[in-house]
Amino acid sequence: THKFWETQPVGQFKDIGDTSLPEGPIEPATPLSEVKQEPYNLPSVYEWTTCDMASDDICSEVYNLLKNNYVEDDENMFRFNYSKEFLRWALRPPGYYQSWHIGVRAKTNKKLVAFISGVPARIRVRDEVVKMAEINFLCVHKKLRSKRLAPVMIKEVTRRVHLENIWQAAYTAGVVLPTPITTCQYWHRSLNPKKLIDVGFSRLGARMTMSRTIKLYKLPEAPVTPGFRKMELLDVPAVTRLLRNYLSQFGVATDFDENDVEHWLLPREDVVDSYLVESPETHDVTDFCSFYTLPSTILGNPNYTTLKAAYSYYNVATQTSFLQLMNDALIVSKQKGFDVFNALDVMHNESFLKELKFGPGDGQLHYYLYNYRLRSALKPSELGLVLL
Ligand code: NHW
Ligand code: EN5
Repeated sequence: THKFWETQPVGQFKDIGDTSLPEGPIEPATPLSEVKQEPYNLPSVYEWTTCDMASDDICSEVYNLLKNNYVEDDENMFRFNYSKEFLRWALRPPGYYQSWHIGVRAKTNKKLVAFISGVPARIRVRDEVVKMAEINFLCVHKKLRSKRLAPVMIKEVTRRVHLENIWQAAYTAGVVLPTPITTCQYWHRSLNPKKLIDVGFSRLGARMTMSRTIKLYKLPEAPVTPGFRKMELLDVPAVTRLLRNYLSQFGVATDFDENDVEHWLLPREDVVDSYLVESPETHDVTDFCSFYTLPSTILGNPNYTTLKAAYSYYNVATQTSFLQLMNDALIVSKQKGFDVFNALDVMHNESFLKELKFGPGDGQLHYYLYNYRLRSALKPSELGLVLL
């Protein structure tokens, strides 16, 4: 039933619950001289291309492929529309490899018809920090689906990751594959309920009127926590300490150093927003919250074209309550014009979701590791990793 995934070094469904299997790599690393030196074969009408995301033209080609062919919800009402600036940010972190930005073109007209990417990351699993690739943006043009192109692309990105002497990967998907390390629930907090209802993203609750609904989701004009402000470059060391300390409690978590924090968390307009609480007395950074910008195209609505969504990223509360911190995040995201604030039930997010009027969505997100077995699945609250 999974002709491709059955051949790969991933946890298999038949092994679930088998505690005799050891935790760690499923296959050993091999000498680089034993890694296949030539790309995998594509059907003869296609060719591989390495995408230089620094080039405006190539970045636009990737952007347009994803804009028209990437992930949709189960009723095909919305499609992710990652911006060009977002894609550049996501694909060019510290130590990135251009060779991991892989396109497929039609030989006849050179049109970009498929894409897959990886970026390097250090991910801690229990006590071990493992160098991994984070794989994302796998996309095959709608007209070329179900031709088994995806397995060839996955094998090719694997080969190019191996060439850098990296043997593990992390990825997420909305579909079930062999086998999730955890399954997370999407939660949504309405900021602009009228628009969300008009476009079919949410429904008017039973015995609710539009004006009662608008009142229900109303937020204060400005954040309420004293010392709440935007993160700046100078804050990188303090934010790194706060985040490293927080993430150390999760079974699987990203291992951020200062360079990573500068790249992934320093605010970039319309890409990522980060706020912190600086104690008015001690000037210590005590709390932190962040979210990234990922709009979705609204498919076939006469009145609206885009849904502006903020996605919860990394949050740490030590002095402020999680509730108040994330309420301030909702307030600033509302001021910035987002229609909805989305979050997964990872880390300590459960502690604020219900009280801040998030509701469960119809989507789930499954997390996976490649070539690394966990003895048992995690709870979402044991996961300290957010992929874009
Ligand atoms: S998840 C988003 C994936 N993209 C989309 O959903 C966009 C819309 N859909 C498409 O473009 C975030 C196509 O439907 C895609 C599949 C391209 C998804 N992950 O070519 P075939 C990511 O980007 C398996 C993994 O005929 P298709 C994460 C499927 O189970 N596998 O299908 C990416 C089947 O295998 P099976 C997926 O519909 C992680 C085979 O593909 C998958 O034309 C990648 C069918 O292929 C998915 N999302 O194209 C893995 N969807 O065994 C990285 C389907 O069941 C692994 N499949 O027969 C690590 C690599 C690095 C290792 C380094 C050491
Ligand atoms: C990860 N890097 O299904 C890439 N989104 O719930 C792969 N539903 O937006 C990830 N169907 O529930 C792929 N509204 C997985 C996600 C794919 C996209 C997806 C879901 C997540 C989503 C919305 C819209 C549903 C439209 C019809 C949804 C309900 C909101 C409501 C607000 C008020 C309180 C109750 C909930």
